[in-house]
Amino acid sequence: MAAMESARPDTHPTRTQPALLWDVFCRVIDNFGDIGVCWRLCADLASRGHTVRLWVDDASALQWMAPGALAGNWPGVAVHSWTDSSSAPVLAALPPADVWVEGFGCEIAPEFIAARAYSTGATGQNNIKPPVWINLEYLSAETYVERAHGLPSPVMAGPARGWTKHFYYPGFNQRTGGLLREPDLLERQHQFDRNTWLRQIGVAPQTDERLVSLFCYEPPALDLLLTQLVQWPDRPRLLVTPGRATAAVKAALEHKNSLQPAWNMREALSISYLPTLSQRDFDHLLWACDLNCIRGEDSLVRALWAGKPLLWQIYPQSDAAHHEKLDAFLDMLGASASLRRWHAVWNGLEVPTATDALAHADLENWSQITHMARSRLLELGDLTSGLVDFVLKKR
Ligand code: TRH
Repeated sequence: MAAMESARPDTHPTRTQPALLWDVFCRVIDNFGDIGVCWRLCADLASRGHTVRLWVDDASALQWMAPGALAGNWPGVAVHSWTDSSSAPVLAALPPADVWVEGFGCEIAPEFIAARAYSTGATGQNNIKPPVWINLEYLSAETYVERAHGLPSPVMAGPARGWTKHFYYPGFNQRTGGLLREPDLLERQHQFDRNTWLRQIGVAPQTDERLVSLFCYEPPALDLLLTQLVQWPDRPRLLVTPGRATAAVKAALEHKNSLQPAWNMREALSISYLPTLSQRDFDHLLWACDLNCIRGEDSLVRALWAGKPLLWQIYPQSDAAHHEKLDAFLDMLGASASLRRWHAVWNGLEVPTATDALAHADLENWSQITHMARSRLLELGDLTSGLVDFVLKKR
């Protein structure tokens, strides 16, 4: 990658701040975003010298996202089952944490709260200091985030009555909690050797090939993307992530082949189906590609850090609230007309037409846009540093 850029320096507990004990709570709704973000936060805190207990109701994705974590081989992070967070013997032996982080409004088990609230100190007196209690929210570029970020939410009932939770919103400017960005991210990018890494995942690097990563749900315009890719002058290769993206591509190919068997006859488009990658390797995938199709939230942030052209499939909400969220993101990004149009079509908000091309000129334009947004975002403090500062002020 290019010469090392600078980003705002990150704090480290061993230098300037105390190391804290954190309980992070995560309930997996669907897909991988909840555990993906919670895990990244846990790993980032641990790398800065903090100790973290992650309480999660479905840890299965960690097997591939963070190899070794479930076996207890991740320094500074212990993964606990959600059911243990209401188990009396477990709670009786648990040293009290300095911070509780509720991921995305998942509710901490009442038994866990009660165990802390009714515990007694070494003197036998109930003078327990409450933890700093954070509700970590979803990422959005909408303006309500700036208003809600950091707001207190008093606990009105139950054993923790009188304690206060605080909302912590990730975001894209300094009036929000910022984005997760590990202190060594730029250095890792700088050291990254694309060809070596591609060989490691079984893709032979070719100088005349353009790589496109695909991590998506079922984009309505997948057929359009495939049609456009076969028309690229240099040979495109689609690197498809497992699960929904692979299923969507296979269904689209079946459909295309049945309607127009010659559409990829000259094999202008190559397709590689990938295995699940660790979060670190998922970053590498995005750094290696010339266009990144990503989805949800965490992979969007990682695609921004990759600084390559991106096409985002937003997580759909039943009340269509994601339309405004997508617009706000494109505004933040400074998206051009072609980037906006492709996002509208990719997310099914507008119907594709025969004139929806995806030319190299578009990719160059998208590349500049992501690059500039990345530079602006690197000027902000990262989420973990901001969260630690916030917690220390509230203690
Ligand atoms: O999986 P997602 O669609 O998650 C979604 C969204 O976050 C959505 O907003 C949320 O409400 C919903 O979950 C419940 O996309 P996201 O957020 O990008 O998370 C994917 C995670 O999986 C991310 O941390 C990257 C990781 N990942 C890997 O580590 N390896 C892989 O091979 C792949 C494909 C993903």
